[in-house]
Amino acid sequence: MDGKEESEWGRDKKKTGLKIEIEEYISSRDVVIFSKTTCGNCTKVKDLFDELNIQYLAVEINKMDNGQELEEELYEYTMEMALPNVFVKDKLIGDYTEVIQLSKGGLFQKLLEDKEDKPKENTYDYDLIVIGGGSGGLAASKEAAKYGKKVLVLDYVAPSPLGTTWGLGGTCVNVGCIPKKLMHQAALLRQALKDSCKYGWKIEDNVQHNWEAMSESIQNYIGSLNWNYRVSLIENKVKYENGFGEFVGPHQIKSTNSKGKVKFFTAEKFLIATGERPRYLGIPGDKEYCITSDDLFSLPYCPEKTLVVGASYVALECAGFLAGLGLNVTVMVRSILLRGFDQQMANKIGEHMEEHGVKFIKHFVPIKIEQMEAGTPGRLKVTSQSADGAEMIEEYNTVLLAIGRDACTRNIGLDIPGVRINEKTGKIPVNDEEQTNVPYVYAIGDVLEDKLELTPVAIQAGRLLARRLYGDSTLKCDYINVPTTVFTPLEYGACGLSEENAISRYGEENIEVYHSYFWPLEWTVPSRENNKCYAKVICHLKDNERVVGFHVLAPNAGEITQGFAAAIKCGLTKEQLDCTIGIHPVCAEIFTTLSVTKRSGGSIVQAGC
Ligand code: FAD
Ligand code: NA7
Repeated sequence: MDGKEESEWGRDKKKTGLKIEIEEYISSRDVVIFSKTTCGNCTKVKDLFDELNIQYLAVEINKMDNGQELEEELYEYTMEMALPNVFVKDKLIGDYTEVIQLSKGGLFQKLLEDKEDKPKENTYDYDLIVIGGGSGGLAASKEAAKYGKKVLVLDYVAPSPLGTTWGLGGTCVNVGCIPKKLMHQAALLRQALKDSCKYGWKIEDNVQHNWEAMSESIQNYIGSLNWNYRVSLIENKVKYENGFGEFVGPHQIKSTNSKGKVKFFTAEKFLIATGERPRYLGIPGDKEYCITSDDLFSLPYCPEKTLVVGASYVALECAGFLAGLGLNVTVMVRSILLRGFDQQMANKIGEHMEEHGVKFIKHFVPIKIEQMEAGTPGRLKVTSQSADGAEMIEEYNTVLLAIGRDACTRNIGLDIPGVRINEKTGKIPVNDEEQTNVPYVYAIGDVLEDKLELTPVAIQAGRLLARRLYGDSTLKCDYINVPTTVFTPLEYGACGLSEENAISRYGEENIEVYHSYFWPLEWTVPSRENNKCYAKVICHLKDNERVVGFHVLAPNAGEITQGFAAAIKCGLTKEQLDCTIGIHPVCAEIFTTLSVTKRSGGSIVQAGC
């Protein structure tokens, strides 16, 4: 990029920013006046609204740091030469002259009272309205707009009970995958610092971690992603409303913004992509004193001694990186680790975490949380109970609940178009084209019943849906053999069936499990433990030893698993794995040399590299 290109790029970016700023002002109130405190006509218009007792937002351009640039952009936006520029319900009324005209005969009141909630016959405002601007909703809306469709996406984040809120992009970018993986990285760096001494680095004895610095850098990066999402909606000509969407008519939704401003929109088709939010225990003190993953990543102080409640992947990943950062961490497990995942792998993760300082309290659940001392962090007293009634009282600085997530489907008026949900779980059942029981309402992502709750799944389903709806594609989202990784911080990558599921589907006699421990070369010099990393493939004997399950516990298991997932999608067999030449010396080469079957009971312990 030469200097000229760079400055044009910078200017475009700035202009987009100004346009976003203008649109945000316009949509924030019913009446918005772009004005200058020094402009006579502006004062007269504001006086008029005061007399009419109509509330308005005055954006005083001459008082703003970027006032001159904003005025130039406003001119391009409205093509009005003079201030004030008055907007009523998002519509440009004009300047002083037009406002005076309209005020005669009470036209303003009429405009403001105008019920936009009467859908116009046979026409809709949009081809598609997407409720939820997360991974799935944003992907679907941009794809639909590429086909020239008129698309509106609504995104609204209800603050957590502790008041945490965030920007556009949904769970993954703000309070899920992205900050989680970055904190995982922070934890890995501590291990790398320890290892580095054996590689000759001289590290000061008391290397310190600063939570605030980590959190701030991560939040800054997330802020840039929020911004990029906003810009990409503009670039793709998708209309965005920062409002809470709910059905008020079969083809009509109401959008309410954080200031209570209400707007109504109609569409031919709807897409529900509202995701999930963390569940609470429903015990005394949980909402007052506990945090969830919604709060953790932007916590402005170090959580210190932490109790993590829950044992699925969100719980273990958070416990893993908190312990990796050097904090005192306990996980309270109601039953088993990582329900739904391969249990041999789950238990290996548990053992590894325990060896790396995480404490596990098994078969207990909290029954009461009390505050002993307020602070950042404060001190909390946690009373827990076991299945047989035994009680335990312990003190922590922070209690992190990771006990599951509830679909955001119960308060969005789904009964109005008649969309059926699973009453128990709140999840939406759909057919293999992501269509609900109401033909013009679709759903994708975490709200779906019996589907994987993963970002790439939501994105793929959203994109393919838009292509089927508006292009000539017939391709459906394939929910089978989706790879995933648990970052605990030793990573666990998986694709396909767990051993338990393979046995129950094909019968134990019809599967062959090949496995081995291995020692990453990088771990040898710093004398890190051997026989902790583990590889296993599950093959279906009656189908040419096709690989039906792939499991690996290793550094960078996510990177390893992604490639093998492509091979599994192509129908990978054990013979093809054996014929594949490995890359030496990397962890993944173990999959090209697996020779010991579980059935044989042969030793898989490694003595060296
Ligand atoms: P979301 O991304 O949740 O988006 C839904 C959006 O809709 C939200 O912004 C919500 O505020 C908004 N909304 C809700 N109701 C309304 C309404 N009525 N009106 C307007 N807007 C509304 N997945 C991975 O693939 N890899 C990972 O490593 C990973 N890590 C995770 C870690 C954590 C801690 C968590 C919690 C999740 C993680 N996930 C991960 C899962 C991933 O984040 C989700 O699967 C993904 O975000 C789902 O996308 P979605 O579009 O269905 O919903
Ligand atoms: P999951 O996968 O629903 O798991 C919830 C975990 O919390 C699981 O270990 C549960 O134990 C445990 N749990 C549930 N209720 C309680 C109570 N009341 N007390 C103690 N422990 C409890 O939730 P996650 O948050 O990990 O992840 C949800 C999705 O979010 C996931 O699919 C990702 O896509 C993102 P159980 O096994 O039921 O005994």
